[in-house]
Amino acid sequence: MAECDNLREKITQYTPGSTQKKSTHGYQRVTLQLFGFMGHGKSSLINSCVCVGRDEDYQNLAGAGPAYGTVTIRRNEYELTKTLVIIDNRGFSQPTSEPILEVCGQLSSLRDIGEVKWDNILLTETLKQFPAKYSNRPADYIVPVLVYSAKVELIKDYVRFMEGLVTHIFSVTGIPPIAVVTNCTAGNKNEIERQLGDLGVMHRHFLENYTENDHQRSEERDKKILDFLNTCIDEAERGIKMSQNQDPQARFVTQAAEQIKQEADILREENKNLTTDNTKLTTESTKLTTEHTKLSTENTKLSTEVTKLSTEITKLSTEITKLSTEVTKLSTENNSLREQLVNSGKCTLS
Ligand SMILES: Nc1nc2c(ncn2[C@@H]2O[C@H](COP(=O)(O)OP(=O)(O)OP(=O)(O)O)[C@@H](O)[C@H]2O)c(=O)[nH]1
Ligand SMILES: [Mg+2]
Repeated sequence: MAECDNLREKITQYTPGSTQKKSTHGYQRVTLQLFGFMGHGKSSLINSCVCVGRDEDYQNLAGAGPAYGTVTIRRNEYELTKTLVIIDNRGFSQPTSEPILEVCGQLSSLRDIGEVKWDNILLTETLKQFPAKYSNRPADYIVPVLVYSAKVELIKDYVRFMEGLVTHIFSVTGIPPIAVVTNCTAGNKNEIERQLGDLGVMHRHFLENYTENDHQRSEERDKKILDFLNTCIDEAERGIKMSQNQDPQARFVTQAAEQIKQEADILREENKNLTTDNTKLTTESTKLTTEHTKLSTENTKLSTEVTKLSTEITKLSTEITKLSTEVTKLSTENNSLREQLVNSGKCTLS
């Protein structure tokens, strides 16, 4: 118990930069920014950190869902202490580049607390936030925290996505994300541990969250949560130390410039692809128009031929009618002549 108490004490007493000699860093809070796929246990991790960090009864403060699926769609802050804050997030649904850059925007203080959207590159939002945050930057040192459930196998597509995620986060914040693997008693723990290590994720915490159905506190589980929070504090201190010769305002500008560059690069690439598609479609369209003109000329020719033929047919059919009337007439005349001959006895019927 003493070990948990000591760890908790370190958390409750913590203020940013408290381990540094210099106190000119300008950060007033450390915020742990969670992110990860939907249903992997982000909100449950917040509930666990709040009850263990404050040593209170479990409550579903962050609105953890009853089962897997999208529940949280907003970023909300939860105070562990006045100087240590944890922020929930919307879960990723697709392993694409949009959510990666959105997370980087959040980590660069270029997004407000509130509703999160993943489906577009929000360069206009970044450009809107930049001047506002430049003159009124939140004095937060942000630590990226990746939440992954051991229940879900890290398949190829996810690994590629995670590579992009970790690389971008590193280039924006200067630190790799801290991983929390939830549901650690399910799935292939060793394989996920190896894969995260290969991705350059140095800190990997495997734990079982406290949940609605399972919140009987135990020292062992408490300690894992407290260890994770202490790693976050240590990483924040390491990051603050690394950036101590850099003015936080200058760091914000560097991060914002990197964010704007990355978002603009993707939009430029999308634009290039659209232009290529557009050129292809125009070529196809020209081809189709030429084909159409050809077919339409052929069609006019054929239609003239058909009209000619049909006039011929009408003529022929009139001729045939005439001829058949003649034939009928001749056959009637023939019959009457034969009758006359028979009647006159000049001829007998054969
Ligand atoms: N057994 C077990 N269940 C967990 C754990 N973490 C979360 N769960 C369960 O998984 C489900 C989803 O958990 P949430 O915390 O809502 O997941 P989330 O990442 O916040 O989900 P979104 O808000 O939809 O992105 C809930 O039913 C939790 O009870 C864990 O470590 N172990
Ligand atoms: Mg949630």
